[in-house]
Amino acid sequence: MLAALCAALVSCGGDRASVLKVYNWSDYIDESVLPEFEQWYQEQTGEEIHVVYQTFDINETMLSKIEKGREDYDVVCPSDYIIERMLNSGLLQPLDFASIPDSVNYIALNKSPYIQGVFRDINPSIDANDYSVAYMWGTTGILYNTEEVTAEEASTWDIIRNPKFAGRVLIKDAPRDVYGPVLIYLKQEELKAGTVTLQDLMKDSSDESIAAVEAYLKEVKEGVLGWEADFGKEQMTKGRGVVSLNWSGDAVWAIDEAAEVGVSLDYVVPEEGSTVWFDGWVIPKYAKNVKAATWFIDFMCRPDIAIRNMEETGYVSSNGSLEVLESQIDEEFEPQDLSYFFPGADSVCVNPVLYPGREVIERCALEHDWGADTDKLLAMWSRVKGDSASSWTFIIIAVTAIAALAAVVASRRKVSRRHSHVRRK
Ligand code: SPD
Repeated sequence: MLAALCAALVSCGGDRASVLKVYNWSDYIDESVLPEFEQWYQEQTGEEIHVVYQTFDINETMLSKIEKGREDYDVVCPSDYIIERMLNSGLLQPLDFASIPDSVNYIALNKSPYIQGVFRDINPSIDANDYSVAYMWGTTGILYNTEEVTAEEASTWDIIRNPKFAGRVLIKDAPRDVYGPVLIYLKQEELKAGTVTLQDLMKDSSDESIAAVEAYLKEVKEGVLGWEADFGKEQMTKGRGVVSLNWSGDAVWAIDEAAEVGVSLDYVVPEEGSTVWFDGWVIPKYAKNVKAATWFIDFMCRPDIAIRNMEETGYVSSNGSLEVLESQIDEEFEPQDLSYFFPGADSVCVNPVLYPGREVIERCALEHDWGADTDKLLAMWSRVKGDSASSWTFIIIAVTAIAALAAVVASRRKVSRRHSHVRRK
């Protein structure tokens, strides 16, 4: 309601300086932190702010709104390869936290050296750390129902086309996040032989590789229950799906929810390798409230806020503070070495789906922007998904046409019976 009022206020030329437009993934925040930000911002700056919060399901929708639509979002949350693309197209403003007092500069206070390093790798020519602050991160893997699927079956990407699970497989409707793992699977012999690296594959937009992934996905499609942006995790908790190519955060959420209703799920990053991804806050070129956007990004890095967002969504904050680590300690899990993320934490009991061990991270790679070749991927994606849509569309049209024809024939018969009845009289 408030968001609608604010949107109306802005569109009528109201005071844009008191509105902050945030565009984030759906199911990716504890929304109760938003009014708290409004209050905190007023305490810190003495100024009023109203957050207008909107969500998207996939990176490409968000990018198109900014790239083509030039929408004036103040702060958005793209993934790594989209940050790279936005940097290359001059769509981002450099971040400047100098005006935020040290005592509340949560970005400086809670930086993870690991995340800083990864963000430097996002774009070889521009340091993404100057334009973005990591929000959540995770891996892409297989979420599976342990009563129907063995750990061995789930340890390979081949599971998504295993006929045993036909009709019960869910695939993320996110072309890059599916392309990467499938290509890794298809090139496993070359990877083992060392003739290609995971990083090479993340940049491979050749026609040959796209065609190979397309052929594979057309096989997979036969057994797909749904191409989903967000509903997959619920389908898994209800036992409708048994295999889901998914992100680790959705997996954590689903595993917890499913346990409440007696459904047992687990998550694994297949042996062949996968992608590790990072979503980060950025301020786009067309933003109108850079000041509030800057404070908002800072607020999201406050440890207690980061913890609440993690608990609500299942995803892992990029915040490397001791407070966040302590909030995740759970003796139910085996100790593992997380010193790559939390310096000094070489034996901590933390959920390995949330924080994967070093050996998992080592078999994962960061996706990279393909520039103009992205169109080739999107075209392939709609061919894969579109084929099934068109066969279903054909069936629906055919059934409707037959039903309409039958109705016409039946009504003609009725009319002619009436006429012959009248003539007989
Ligand atoms: N429901 C929000 C999910 C956001 C996950 N981002 C993953 C991006 C992978 N490229």
